[in-house]
Amino acid sequence: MSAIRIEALPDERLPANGPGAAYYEGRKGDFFLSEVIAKSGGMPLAFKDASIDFGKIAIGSGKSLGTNVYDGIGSSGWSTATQEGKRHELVLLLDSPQSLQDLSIEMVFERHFVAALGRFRLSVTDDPGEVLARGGEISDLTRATDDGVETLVCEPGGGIRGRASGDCRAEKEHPGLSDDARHA
Ligand SMILES: [Ca+2]
Repeated sequence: MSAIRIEALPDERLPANGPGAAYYEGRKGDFFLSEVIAKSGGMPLAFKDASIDFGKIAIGSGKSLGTNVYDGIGSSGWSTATQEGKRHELVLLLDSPQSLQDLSIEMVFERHFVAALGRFRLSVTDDPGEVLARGGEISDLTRATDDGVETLVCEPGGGIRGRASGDCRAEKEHPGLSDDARHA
């Protein structure tokens, strides 16, 4: 595994069609991803770079950068404010290739109000190149390997508060996104 992609996906069940769950404070449908903590076999994975296809923060003067999600600072993060109802992505490059074994990914959404992603998809690749986020196109990540791309899709669910929760399922896709995923 050389990179992890997090897609923020719209959904009509979310405020302003998502992708975030913010509703009573802040911008409706917004999210604020503060930190991503990935572990393999219980060991934390280091990132060397990150890219996004879009970033804008609704509240405060901070910049919405991909690298904000691994700087250890809760008040910095990635958000796609003003793009409610649209899909966007963040791609994290690992410092060095890692085994997929026992991969765990924790996402922290640190605001004083609900700011979790309401629907998202996680993908990984073993592409040795510099995999970058791309807006609205099939990413390099989906080419992946002959074994396809392992993705985890999370649907809006109850009890979202601070951290994403809901109905998550693992999917195995063959290279190239399915129609459903492409239009998501
Ligand atoms: Ca941060």
